[in-house]
Formats: sequence, C-alpha cells, structure tokens
Amino acid sequence: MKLKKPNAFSIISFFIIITLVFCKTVSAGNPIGETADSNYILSNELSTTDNKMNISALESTAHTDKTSSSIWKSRKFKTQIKGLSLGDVDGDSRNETVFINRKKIFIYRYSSGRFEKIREIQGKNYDNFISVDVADINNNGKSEIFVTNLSGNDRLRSFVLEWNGTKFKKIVDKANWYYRILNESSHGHNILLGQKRGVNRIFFKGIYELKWNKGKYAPADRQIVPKWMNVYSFNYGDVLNNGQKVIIAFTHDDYVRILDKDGQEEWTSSERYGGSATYLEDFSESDSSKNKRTDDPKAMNRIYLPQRLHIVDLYKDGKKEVVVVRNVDAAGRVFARLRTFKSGHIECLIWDNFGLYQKWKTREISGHISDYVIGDIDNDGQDELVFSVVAKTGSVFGKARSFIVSQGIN
Ligand SMILES: [Ca+2]
Ligand SMILES: [Ca+2]
Ligand SMILES: [Ca+2]
Repeated sequence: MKLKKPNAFSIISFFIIITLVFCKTVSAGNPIGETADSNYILSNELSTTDNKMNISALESTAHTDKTSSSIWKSRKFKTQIKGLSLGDVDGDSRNETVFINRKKIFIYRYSSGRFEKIREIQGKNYDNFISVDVADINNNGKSEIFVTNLSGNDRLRSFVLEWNGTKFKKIVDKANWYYRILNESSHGHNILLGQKRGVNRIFFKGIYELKWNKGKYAPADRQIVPKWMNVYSFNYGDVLNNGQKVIIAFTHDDYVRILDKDGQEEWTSSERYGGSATYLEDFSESDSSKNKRTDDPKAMNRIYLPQRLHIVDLYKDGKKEVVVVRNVDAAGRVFARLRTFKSGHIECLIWDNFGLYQKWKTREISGHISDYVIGDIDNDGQDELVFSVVAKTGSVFGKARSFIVSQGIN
C-alpha cells in the first residue's frame, strides 16, 4: 500500500489540531496555574521580612514641625487582628506584642530588628475574642494577658493567661467579666476595670476596678461614671492640664466628651472619632438598648465597642495628650448596623482653652485601625505609637489581611 504524501491542507489541519489541543490543556491547567501563582505571592509576602523605613510619617499642624519619624511595619498576617497590647509577659524585661483575632492569641516579640513568634494559642471553635489587654496586675514581674471572650456569642467566658515558666497558663477561666486596662501613663499604675454581663443585658450595671486579692481579681472600687457608659467607653485623667481629673468618653455615636468631676458635660467634639468593627449583639430590650440611636431600628441589636482613649504625657513635659483613632466609614455611618471602613488614622489631641485640638495625626491608612497602644514595642527604651491595621476584612472573596505598625513619637 502506498502511503499518501501529506499535502499542504493536511499539514495545516495537523497544526490547527495540535494548537487546539495545546490551548485546551493550558486552559484546563489554568486554575492550577493561578493557585500556584497566588501561592507564590502569598509565600512571597510571608517570607518578606519586616521592613524598616524612614519616611515622613506624622502630618503636622502648626503646633509642631515634625517632618520625619521612624515607621516600622510588620509582615501581613492573613487574619483580622481585633486587638493588641504590649507588655513583658514572660518576665525577661523585654516587651512582647500580644494580639488577637477571633479565636487566636498571637504572642510576638520585636527585638534586634526582628518580629519573632513566641507563641500562638488557638482558642475553641465557639470562642469569640473581643478584646485583649496586658498588664502585671498581680505584681509578680510578669504581665498577665486578659482576654475578654464571648463564647457562643451570648456568654462571657473571659480568661487570664500568665507565663508559669513553661507555658501560658489560665490563672482565671470562664469569668463573667468584660476586661479593660487603663494604662499607667495617666494613673501612675495600671488599672484593671471589669464589668459583668447580665442574663438579659449586655452590660450589667456597675463598673469596678478589679484588684488582686487572695489569688483572685476581686471587684473593689466601683467607678462613678454616668449610666450610659460601659467599661470600654471611658478613661480619666488630667486632660485639661489643670491638676483636676476629668472623665473622657465616647458617646454612643462616637463623639468624644469630657465630663467634669460632678459628671457635667465640659466639652463634646464637633466631629466623630473612634469607629470599631467589633460589636456585641443585643437580643433583649434592656436598659442598654434604650440608650442607643433610635433613628435606625436595625441598629437596636448591634452595639459597637468603643475604641481606646489614651491619656498620656507623650513629650514628658507634664502636659497630657489624648491619643485617639479616627476610622472613616465608607457609608458615612448612615447604616449603623453594618460598618465598612475605607481608611483610618490616629490623632494626638491637646486641650487648649476651648477644646481638644489636633497636635498631629498619622497618615491616612487604607482599611481600618482596629486597636492602638503607646509603648516600647522594639525594646529600645523609647515608647512608640503601635497600632493594628486591618487592610482587608475576610469575605467570600478572600482571607483578611492585617499588619502592625510602630511609629516613633519623638
Ligand atoms: Ca518579655
Ligand atoms: Ca503578673
Ligand atoms: Ca521603642
């Protein structure tokens, strides 16, 4: 049998078929290619070491002429950081950085230019960590880690961890307390505040200073504050720099208010500050729900936790500054139930006769700032402004992304 010689047509057909088969193979392999690609990007980001850079960080006003300040940014964590705090949790005289997502506690240390993992502690499935604070309240040279935990979304099962030489042990477990530490910068020592959750109300009446007594954090001094405040909404100190302590607090709609010692309103900001993504659900018609905005019925069952209000003498000149975050809601807070932030920054305010005025602010950062503290994160003896940024919240489109920023103050 004579073999037919290939003609031009059959050669072209052959190449068309080969091309089609090749394209099909590639397109079938495409999802794998994408995964490999995004894996590469992810691993690349994870392997990126912490970068330190000197850039113009503080946007100054007429009060100061700061032009540059040292900024450090951690790698991105594939999670939503909900809170952070600093303290020496293992008693080695160096500060650790402790931060939380919904169910995990991250303990890291920034030392000698590295942000290294010390421990990550996984919570249980039904855990919902809502705040973290670090301080040595029992005075043994090791700071405790106070985690407010809303288990199953309706019951507080807060706990306290302390390093026992081999592990972070729960020295308190399943406590019905919302915890908040007011830092020593304004009070001379750290103050642990607690407020209970009631059966039918999110915040039970009575906010107490909890003091270490016979192996327990026991309620001691009841805080004299107006009823509309909860354990997270206020701080107190010499904000007016006249030697008198005043209360500074977030109102329910996130204005900053100063009350004198008789509880009378001294000043309220003309603009909103704060803005948090952490909320509690209110299933009841309790007292606390009556105090909320009534113009949006859907907002009735969601209480957003206030952000921190730091009172601190940043420049060691005997004058107290107020450090506060300002997250910008993409919806302008019209839809109070649902919050989506587009950006945020932190402001340093100081009292000046008529009110609190801005001394400086950080750059505007995309996403939102979930928590912020002032402390020595890198163990060089100088305090920094340290904050967690949620660059992306988790959704069906992908995992959340967060990072930690430290910014020099002086
Ligand atoms: Ca330490
Ligand atoms: Ca301790
Ligand atoms: Ca430092």
